[in-house]
Amino acid sequence: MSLIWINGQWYDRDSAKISVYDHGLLYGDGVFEGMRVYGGRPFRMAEHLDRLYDSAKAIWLTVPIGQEEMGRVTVEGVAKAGITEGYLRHIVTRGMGDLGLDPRSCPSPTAIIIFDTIRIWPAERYEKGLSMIGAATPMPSRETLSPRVKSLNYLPHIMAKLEGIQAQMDEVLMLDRSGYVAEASGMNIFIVRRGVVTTPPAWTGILRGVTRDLVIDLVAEAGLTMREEPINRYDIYTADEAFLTGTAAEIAPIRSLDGRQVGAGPVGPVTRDLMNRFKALTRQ
Ligand code: PXG
Repeated sequence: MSLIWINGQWYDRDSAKISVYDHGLLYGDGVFEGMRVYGGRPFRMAEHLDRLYDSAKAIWLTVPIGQEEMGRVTVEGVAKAGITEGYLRHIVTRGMGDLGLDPRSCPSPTAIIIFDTIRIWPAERYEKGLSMIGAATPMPSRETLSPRVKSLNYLPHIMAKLEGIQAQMDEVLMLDRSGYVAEASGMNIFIVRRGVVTTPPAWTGILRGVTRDLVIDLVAEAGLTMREEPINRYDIYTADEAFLTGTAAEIAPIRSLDGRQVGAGPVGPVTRDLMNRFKALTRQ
């Protein structure tokens, strides 16, 4: 069952509405988060809320309620909706205003939490791996709007995703404007070669995923070497294993990129081990 909270009021899926004058809709002026619920508990809630409030701060937006209260409402909603395994979407927009992009016409931000579920790939993809191609659409540059901000402007990622759909691929790889590997359409990327795990550093212009940070810790726990270094497509073509991480995707193996098989194809031993470690964390 889905449940929606908007500025202090509870709604069901059909009755939850916001104004067409909301600047989140008119201009993409807002930020969001995606969080999982495992065993009735929001997973890594503090990290997600930290990022939500940081994203808001970066775009000069004041979240109408404090972070602690947001946490309380989140926990309350999960119980109220009876969710044991689910997905939550927190959204904060500039709020309702006039036409014209001046945010001063928006006196009060809109805060929304959607309590629902998500599934992006069938279970067999987690065994067989994902097919990917490089997208022609590059990551938005850091100088425009930091990709660290999880904003309501996802069009570049959606354009990239559409390129992948046109090519009948499961996912797409986005490069930054220097040609370095950035991320997939809504996931971070890792490669494994000879026991060394590498992922692009957060400062090169990617969204710093909560799952990414957690997997970095799991790699250390597994006794492998972890490096945060820029990578090229070549490094993926020649990797032993590669995988994506994200709240929705969790850990998902990559079987091919641009027609080249990655490693042995289906999920490899390091990826499988990290998937098991991740699963154990969500079952605590
Ligand atoms: N990069 C981008 C651009 C993202 O939006 C991630 C990486 C992974 O971050 P976390 O913190 O989740 O590990 C995200 C977040 C979807 C979907 O439908 C995915 C995200 C957000 C919204 C929708 O696949 N991923």
